[in-house]
Amino acid sequence: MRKIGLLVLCVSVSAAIGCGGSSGGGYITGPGGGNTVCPDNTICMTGSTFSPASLTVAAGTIVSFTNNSGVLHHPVFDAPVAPGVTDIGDISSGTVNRTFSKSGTWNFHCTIHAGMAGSVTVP
Ligand SMILES: [Cu+2]
Repeated sequence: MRKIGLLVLCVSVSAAIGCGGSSGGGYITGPGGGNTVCPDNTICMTGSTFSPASLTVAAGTIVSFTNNSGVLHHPVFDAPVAPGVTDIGDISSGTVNRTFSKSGTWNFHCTIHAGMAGSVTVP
């Protein structure tokens, strides 16, 4: 029952913030300038934003932080930090994974770009 509730919540949150039913991701600008979809359970970095800026995942989910923007970012988590989740730090390209096991809304921001912030919520 609890799983079904979470699924319903995730789908409705997805619809509200546009993270997409089948994708779960936001839209990012691809190398050719066209929009591509950020994969499931992934926060993609654009030039100066996280997309999606907020992501809701079930406890124990591995969340990928992907930077294909060509711009250096430095995401760090704000206190209180989710147990076992360490800062991403400098990421010029590629993907870093973090596992979110505890319920809460876990905020993070990029130390390089003012206003570049996001969160992962575990219901
Ligand atoms: Cu940044």
